[in-house]
Amino acid sequence: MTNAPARPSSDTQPIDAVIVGAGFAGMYMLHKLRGLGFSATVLEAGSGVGGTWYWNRYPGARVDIQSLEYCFGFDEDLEAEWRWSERYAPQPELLRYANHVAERFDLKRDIHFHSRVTAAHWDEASQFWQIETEGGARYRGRHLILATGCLSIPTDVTFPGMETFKGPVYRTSRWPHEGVDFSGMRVAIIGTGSSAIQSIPVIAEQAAHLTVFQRTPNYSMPAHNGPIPQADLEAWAKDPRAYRAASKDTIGGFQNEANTTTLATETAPEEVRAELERRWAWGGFRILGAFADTGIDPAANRIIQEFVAEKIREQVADPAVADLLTPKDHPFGTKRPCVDTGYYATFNRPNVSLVDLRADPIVGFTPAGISTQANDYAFDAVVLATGFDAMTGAIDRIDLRGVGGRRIKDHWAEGPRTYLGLMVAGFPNLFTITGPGSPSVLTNMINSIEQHVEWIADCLVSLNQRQQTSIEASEEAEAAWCRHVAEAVTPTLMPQANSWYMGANVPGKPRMFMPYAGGLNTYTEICRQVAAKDYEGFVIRKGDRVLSESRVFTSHPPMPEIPEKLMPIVVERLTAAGLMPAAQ
Ligand code: N01
Repeated sequence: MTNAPARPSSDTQPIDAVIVGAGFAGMYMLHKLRGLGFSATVLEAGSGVGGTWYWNRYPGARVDIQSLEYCFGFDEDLEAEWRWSERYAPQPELLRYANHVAERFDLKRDIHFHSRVTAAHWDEASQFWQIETEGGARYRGRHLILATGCLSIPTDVTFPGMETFKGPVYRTSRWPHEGVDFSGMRVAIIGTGSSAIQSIPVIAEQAAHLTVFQRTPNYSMPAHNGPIPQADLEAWAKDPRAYRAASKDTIGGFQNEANTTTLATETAPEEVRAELERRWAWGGFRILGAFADTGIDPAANRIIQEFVAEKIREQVADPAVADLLTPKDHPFGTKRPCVDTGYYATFNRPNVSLVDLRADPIVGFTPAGISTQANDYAFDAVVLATGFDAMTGAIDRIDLRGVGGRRIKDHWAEGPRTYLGLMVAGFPNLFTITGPGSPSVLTNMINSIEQHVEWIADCLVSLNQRQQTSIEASEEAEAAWCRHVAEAVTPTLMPQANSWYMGANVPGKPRMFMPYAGGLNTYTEICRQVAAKDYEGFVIRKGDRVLSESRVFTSHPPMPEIPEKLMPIVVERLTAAGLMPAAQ
């Protein structure tokens, strides 16, 4: 371990770990490493902690996993002293929580704000990362830990003539800190993903008129926000450790009553209906886990699609508007579903209108507003809720070079390749928290973050104890992991949607399903086994001397059992993808 000062100022003092990003991942990583005696510095582009909750301040922003589970569990006192005001905390409360954590653990003294990392090069001679920020400050880190977030870089969607528009254009993910007052204004919003679906009902209450420009409708379930359900509160209060452990021991990292055996197609329609109604009434993502076959079998998925379509029709008075709001181009759950408060009912308001961009595309902005092929609209302000360059965007934007000066962008030219979503072959001592190839965005991010941080910390301790200077994923293990990531998702319907999980929302981005769909519980066990086998799949060195070398990845736990009836579909998809030999 080096004896670097806690806060080197723009110098090249060696630091054990340079962490990029002061969201929940970066904050916990810093706390964890400091507690173990490592020197660590966080470089953060923004002026405060909180990551997602620092940047996304749009009206209506709130978490859509219950706050009881979407919070840190690593410190019992922290957990015990914090009380959430609602079932799904709003953004300001989450940001207060992030600041509370930062202050409670005195984190800010090791965080450099306004420090956007632009370059990081692996120096083979010294076995250190050389890191540079936009402001020209330089750092040397034995380890580089990217806690840069999966949804932190907005897509650079622009429209012809946008610069001529006389009013302000806001991006949901770069919302002004002082807020925006839309009172009396004619407002446009472009996009109907989660950010738009949360903000539309709130903006509609304020604006004189809100026009929603929709290209693709999304499925959205009601949050039924309010007080935390008594049963959950009691279960948590009885034994917070057990409650947390139960959350982590799930596919999604939160308690969702996932049913892995009952098939919707083999259940009496009235029972299916009752189950879907029960879950819809509970709210949020609970409906996702209702049956074992809806994520795989198109016929089962259609049952849930029709159920949600009916719910949309119930909420929206105008049948034509309801029809436009009903997704038809992707199976339920294959794009990230949204969780809303009053979204569909908002379209019953006299001051809200919907423009179908499939029928009438945007031609461009004008000084007065937006022109579509058929109409000219006048606006005072425009909101872009057009999404993110997900999972790879923040990493791609760093001039990141590994062994031999190899650029990460070149290594990932055909899609992100990682081992365990944690490390990359040819990039020693580079760790990604919730990186591509890890469960990340398919799960409760905080539980995934805790698992990653703790695994990385254990790894650094192990290296340090043995005076090893570098760890690097082997190419073979990386290839085997990429194959396993593909095996996990291919049986499902998920690759069928043009989702940001697939990189489909960014022109020119390689199409590849980026997160690991095998579940957080399975993934955690895999990572545990890899470490227990003395870091299987990794090459560990002291200087240029190889101390231990493992090139295989054999830690596949048995995949969750798939109901017999679904096996033909699964085999067919795996065979078509070249992941299973064709039957002779
Ligand atoms: O982004 P999105 P988001 N012209 O990519 C449209 C997380 N999140 O910020 O689908 C017109 O989902 C685009 O249309 P289409 C969550 O994981 C979490 O809303 O490409 N429209 C789409 O409708 C979420 O999934 C929370 O046809 C254009 C929209 O913009 C992820 O962040 C809250 C367009 C983008 O939707 C991203 O959500 C918010 C164009 N040129 C977000 N380009 C919570 O935890 C894009 N669109 C609650």
